Formats: sequence, structure tokens, C-alpha cells
Amino acid sequence: LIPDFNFTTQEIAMVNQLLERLGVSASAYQNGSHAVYTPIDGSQIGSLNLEGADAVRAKITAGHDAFLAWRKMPAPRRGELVRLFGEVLREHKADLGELVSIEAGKITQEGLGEVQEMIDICDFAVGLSRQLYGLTIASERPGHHMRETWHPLGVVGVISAFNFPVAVWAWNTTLALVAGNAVIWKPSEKTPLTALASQALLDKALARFGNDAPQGLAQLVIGDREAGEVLVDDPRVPLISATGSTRMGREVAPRVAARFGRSILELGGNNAMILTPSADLDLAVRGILFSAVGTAGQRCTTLRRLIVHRSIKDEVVARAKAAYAKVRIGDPRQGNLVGPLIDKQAFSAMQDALAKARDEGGQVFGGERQLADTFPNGYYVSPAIVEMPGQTAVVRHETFAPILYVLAYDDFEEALRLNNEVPQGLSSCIFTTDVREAEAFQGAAGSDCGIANVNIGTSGAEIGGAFGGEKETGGGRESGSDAWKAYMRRQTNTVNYSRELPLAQGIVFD
Ligand code: UN1
Repeated sequence: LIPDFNFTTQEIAMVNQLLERLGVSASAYQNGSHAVYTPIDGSQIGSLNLEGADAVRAKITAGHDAFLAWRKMPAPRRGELVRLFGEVLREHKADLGELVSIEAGKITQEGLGEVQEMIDICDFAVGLSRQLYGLTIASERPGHHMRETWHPLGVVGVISAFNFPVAVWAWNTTLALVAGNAVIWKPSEKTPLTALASQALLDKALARFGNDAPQGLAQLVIGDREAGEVLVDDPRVPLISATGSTRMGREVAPRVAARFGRSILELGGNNAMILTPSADLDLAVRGILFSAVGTAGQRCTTLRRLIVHRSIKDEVVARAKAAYAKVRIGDPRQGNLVGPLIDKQAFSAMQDALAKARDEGGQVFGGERQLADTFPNGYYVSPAIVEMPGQTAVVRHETFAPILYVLAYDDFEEALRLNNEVPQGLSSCIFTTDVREAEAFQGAAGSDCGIANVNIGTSGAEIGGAFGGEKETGGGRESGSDAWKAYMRRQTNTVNYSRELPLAQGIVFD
């Protein structure tokens, strides 16, 4: 049993053993200048040295060389590497999940779920390695054919956030690898240990794969802003896939665009649920709970706004409050439903948002700090429900914490308008049993988000679908469907197998 106080020597030893089993040697995360803390109680669990610009440039050079070799390997063979990676992940699921809990503060189930998401995307990518299909196109010229082919792109730079410290990298890396690319990963400075472990597991798969995988195919950069900037600015990195705040995306996107690089951006969300009078309220309350409270409100897809019909608002709010009151908050490894916020800054941002909400006419339920005696340096909160008089400034802003704003609506068009009237456009959902409302919500004049669900909350997307959103969310798509195309370059090929040279558009040129 894990005691309920600051990490003991025994617990620290356990973290070290966990990392060792995952293939990370102590020298990689001890005696550095950058401290790593567990949000569980704020104990320091490691320290690393941050890599500077020169180190990152050297890795880009190595990555580019690796790409030149890897792109020539048949895609199904590249898929074999990802298949092996999925195997290694299955073997280490429990350990990596636990490390996610320790470093990111996710509850056990969500730590394991994140590793499962990595395994799922491996399976998806392996299948994809035999399905990088192009088109054949009818040519207007006799004796000609046209086709479209997809080729490897180059080094893909992956910048990821603390809240999905391993899965988001896996979404990008597995697709990038089967697509014939090399990868360089810059994880959040808050979660470098899970990154070291994930990289070690991929290295294990590479070792099983054998010698024909080039050195430097998948590399990790532990660094801060400077390291990120080198990746973002280097023309040898044709694609940057960045997950994080809208503020970060605003800096990254123009810099990548300035060198005509591409980016996949997964930025802020401000996800809403429309709850209509015909809805199954039992389902809806469960949907609210998982989406708004899960991961302590620290998912991009977290439910942040509840747009509920005025006629059922009081009942729904009462039921949601009752459900919230039963939520167990505490050490994420001990069967609780809500773990800590990532750090003190996150806690302050939440309190600032709640103060603003009060100023803007909100009635706040919950949101207080919890367990401060047990964990003076761990930031646990009760999730908050805030009834708002309208979609004020604070509601339009993404605060990365468990705050659910409640807005009442009278007619359906108004609900749709409220759903769309925020700067972000990631996820959305409707709870209804009215097929007209459900279809309208998913139609062209409905939700403007990248994800629009019916009778399912905003979070917990499956990897088979394309994941991402519009507006300030950045427009990128990752994971399933044809998101792989963003990791390849498209080539249009026209072949003349006739003995003439007819020109397109019927042009005569002689
Ligand atoms: C994120 O919040 O950064 O839909 C990603 C979900 C997960 C992915 C979320 N599958 O909640």
C-alpha cells in the first residue's frame, strides 16, 4: 500500500525500479539541473539536463540521414517496426500506465487507457502500412494514365503537452514511421520521464526489428523553448505536429509557415454539450461526469460548457451536483476518480477563472482546494459547476481545470449558436432522442467543431476517427481516417504510353 503522504524513500525507489523495467537508466534522469515533480504530492522524482540548440540541430541531421534510408524501405516492412512496438507496449502497459499516473497525475484507469490508445494506434498504423493508397485518375489524353502517389516527407517534429504525455506522441510517431519518415519528439518539460520511457520502449522495438532500421530514426529531445524553436525553424523538418495551448500555436504556426513548412496543430478546446428536453438524463449526467471531471478537467476535449434547455436546467444541475459530490478526489493511484492538477500554476489559473466567473455573474459550486493538509504541494480541487447568466468572457476562454459553465437556452437555434460562439472548435456533443435535433447538430449548419457526437460526451475519442478541430483549435487532424496523408507528400503522375504527344486542353503547339 502506498502511504498518503510525501513520496517516501521507498516510493522514490519504486519509481526508479519502474523506470528501470521500462528501460530507462538512472543516469538519464538523475543529477540534472531541470527538476521533475510528481503532481501527486509535489515530490521531486527526477532531474534532467535540457538539451540546447546545437544538440537539437545534430539530432535533426541524424534524423534527416535516417529518413533518407527509411523512405526506401517498403511500407509494409516499416509497419513491422510499428507492430513490434505495439507488442512491446502490451508487455509494458501496466508499468507505463503507472508512470503516467505518477508524472502526469492521471488516475490508474486513465493512465492505462492512455497506453491502450498507443497500442490501438499501433494496430491502426500497421494496417495502414499496407494501405497507403493513391488514386488512379482518368486522363483526358489518349494513351495516357494518371495516378496519385504518396511519398515519405522527411523528419517530423512532434511537440506534445503534459496532459497526454505519451499517447499523442504515439499517434504521430506510428503514422509518421509507416509513412516513411523520421521523428524527433520534444515532450513537455513537465513530463520528460514518461517520454524517456516511451522512447526506451520504441528503442526496444527497434532492437527487435534488427539492423535495417537506420540510427536516428526516432529521437527524443529533452529541452525547453529553445529546443522547440530550433525544431520549428529548421527547413529539414517539413512537418511540425504541435499539441498545446492556442498561445503556443500562435507562435509556432507563423514560424513554420514562414519557411513553407507544414503544421498539424492541436490547440485549445472549449467543448460544449447541448442537452435538450428529450434527452435521456441518466445518460447525460454520466456523460457530463466523465467528460467534465475526468482527467481533472485537463483534456483538450474536456467538457467545459453545458448548454441546457431552460425547462430541465434546475433538475440537471441538481443531479450533476449530486454526482459531483460523490466523486472521490485523491491520490490517482488509489482508486479515486479525480487526481491532482498538474501544478500550482494550474490551480491559480482555476481560482482566477472562478473569481472572474463570479464577477461576471456566475454562481459557483465546488472548485475549492482539497487535501491541502495531506499534500501541501499537491493541488487537488473539487470540480466546479458554475451557472452563468450568459456566454461571458471567462466562458469563452479555455481554463485547463475542471470548471463546467452552465448556460440555459430556450430554442434550439440559440443552443447551436452558443455552441459555436467561442473561439475554439475542437469537440462538441448533443444529448437528445430527437432525430431532427441530432441530425441538425451534425449537419452543415450545426456544430462547427472537428468532433460532434450524439449521446456521447466530448472526451474519449477513439483513434479510428480523425482527431482535431477548427478555429483556434488549429485545424489539424491526427490519428485515424486519412490523417496519415498529412505525413506524406502527394505526387501526381501522368504517363504517356502512346506514340504521340497530345497536349492537355487540346493545345496545338507546332
Ligand atoms: C487531448 O485532450 O489532448 O478524446 C486529447 C480524448 C482522447 C484524446 C484527447 N482520446 O479524450
